[in-house]
Amino acid sequence: MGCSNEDYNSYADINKDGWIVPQDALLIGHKVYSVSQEESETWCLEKLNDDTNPCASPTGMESIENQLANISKIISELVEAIK
Ligand SMILES: [Ca+2]
Repeated sequence: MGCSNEDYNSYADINKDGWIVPQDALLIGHKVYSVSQEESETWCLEKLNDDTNPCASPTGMESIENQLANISKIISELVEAIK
């Protein structure tokens, strides 16, 4: 969902691109697998406290093509991390 959806919540929009998509959950998974527990906890707390709202900015949107490219990249890195 994007900024125009009334259920949009910027805290769930991990990469602050104006869209809440599976990519945001993958970012969390990727982080947790790729760094130490302490570092991932720190990172998660930072995300919980980050009140940046990309919907307040007109430049926060990304094209669907960019979204898919980013998702593809993250999945590849996640697969590498858990091998
Ligand atoms: Ca997002």
